Amino acid sequence: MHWKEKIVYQIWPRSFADSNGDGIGDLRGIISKLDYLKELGIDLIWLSPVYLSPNKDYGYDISDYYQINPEYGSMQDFDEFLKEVAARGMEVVMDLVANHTSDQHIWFKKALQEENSPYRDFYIFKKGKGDRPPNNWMSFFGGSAWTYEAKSKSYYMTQFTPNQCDLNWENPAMRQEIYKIMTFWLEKGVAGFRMDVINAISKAEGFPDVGSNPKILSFPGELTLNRPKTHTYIKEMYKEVLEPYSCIAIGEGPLAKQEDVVLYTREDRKELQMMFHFDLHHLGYGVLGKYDFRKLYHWSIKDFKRVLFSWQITMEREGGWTGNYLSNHDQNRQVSRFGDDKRYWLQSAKALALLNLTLRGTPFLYQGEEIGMTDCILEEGEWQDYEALNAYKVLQEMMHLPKWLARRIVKKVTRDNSRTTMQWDASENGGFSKGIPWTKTNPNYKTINVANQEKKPHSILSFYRELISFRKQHPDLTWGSFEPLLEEHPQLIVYKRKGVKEKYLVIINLSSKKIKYPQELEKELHKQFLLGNYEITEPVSRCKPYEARLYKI
Ligand code: TEU
Ligand code: CA
Repeated sequence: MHWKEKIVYQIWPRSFADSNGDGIGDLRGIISKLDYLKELGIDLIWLSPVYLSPNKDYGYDISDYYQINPEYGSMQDFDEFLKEVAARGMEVVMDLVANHTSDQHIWFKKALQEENSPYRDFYIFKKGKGDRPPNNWMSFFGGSAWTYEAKSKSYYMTQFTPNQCDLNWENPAMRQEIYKIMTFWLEKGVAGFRMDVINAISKAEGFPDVGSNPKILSFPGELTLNRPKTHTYIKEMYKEVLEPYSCIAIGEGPLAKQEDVVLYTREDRKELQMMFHFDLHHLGYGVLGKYDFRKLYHWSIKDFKRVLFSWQITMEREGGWTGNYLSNHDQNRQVSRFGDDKRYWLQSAKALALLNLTLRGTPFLYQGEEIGMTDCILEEGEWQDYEALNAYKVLQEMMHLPKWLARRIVKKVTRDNSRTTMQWDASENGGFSKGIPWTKTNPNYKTINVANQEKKPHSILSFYRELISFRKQHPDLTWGSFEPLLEEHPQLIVYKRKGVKEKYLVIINLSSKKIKYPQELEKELHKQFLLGNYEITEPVSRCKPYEARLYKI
């Protein structure tokens, strides 16, 4: 099977399955669920970080790339996990977090100890300007992108939490260390990597201020993202590691534009094989993505369609390739974000499934979406994610919002909401753990859970199984061309997929409105109906809330 045809499932280990009752998901827990994943039709598991980490950013701050976080198990458990995955004909990609390490990493500790240490140059240390940091760059999570070190009176770059220290990709010795790490895991038998913020590894030479006022913190944007040298480094990585190991390389990076993704993923460029984009998730997020939360995600179907269609069309025309996802551990649950998790939970979860599994690109699922898990809205005091806690401060202190508004915003956007524990059954804690879970379990686990949906032919889970198996039997859905229809329609998302053998039509009502299908579709509605989220009854031309249909035409 070609890697582009694979169905990928993201496991965020902390919340997936706890085998020993300490309240934290772990590798043995994952092993116990592999049959479930196999039955779902998964080919590739993307495992969010399981390396040693002080967990300031839940594993995305790595203190040792060669060790498994004991909370998740041992290296033996990991090897067994790989073996069990392989035994079921699946594969694993690890998360490669190579833009930064934890400040607890031995390289960083040595860099702090000794100004002359060669490890100093593994990171980005700079002198400040007077009593200000070296420049006005803002970090992704708000506040300055620089952290002060009193001993040497200098700053080091931290683009995410202040405990995640940006690596200096200019340093060839550092790059070799990253390739060594990659090789270590590839030798163990992992199939490749999901590369965390890989588009941020190169920073503008000279580290210039952004904008005209050096006193105002601003997001550096193109000064740290998708730079020409990012491609140079990835090409080197390709030669050194990716190519010799025929590695699956999935790029992640905020604010990668269509033209960037084409450059990262077009095959002849010899860089990555696919990339995620954030444009759907940034709808209603404010311009810069992160720091104008005040729009509270307000989005319209037309905007959604514009973004979706334009990515599909450009990737096809320019030879780029995306990993398609509607949620992950950084974003809200899709049925809450783009569907209606109250009145039309079942229908809208299925509609979004049908969407993601009929697009051009490689589909990614995030644990729990296959049963329609919803955002679990956590209250102040329950938030654990650094981004949320920091945003709460930044919104009040820097943006001068009143507390109630800051609270309302964080409550809606915090990543904690999609990191609650997996809902396996109706027993305590949703069957996730026999102990006290490290975070909340959504109280709706009593009805929304795997066991409840396993044997029901009309459940969301069954629909996912059907869709996945259909997609895998019909590679035209992966490779075929994308043709948008009814672009101006306010509720419907309609497109054709045309492959060498087969042609398909997808019609999705992304609203709770009942509508009559436009005349252009009348003829098509009598073609061969394949899959949908309602029983089709006469008259076929009436469309129900969140109705989604797949036809062969
Ligand atoms: O995410 C990169 C990223 O862009 C996020 O900061 C994203 O914008 C934000 O989470 C949306 O709320 C990756 C990881 O997926 C994320 O979990 C890490 O926190 C981040 O990198 C730093 O490693
Ligand atoms: Ca555990």
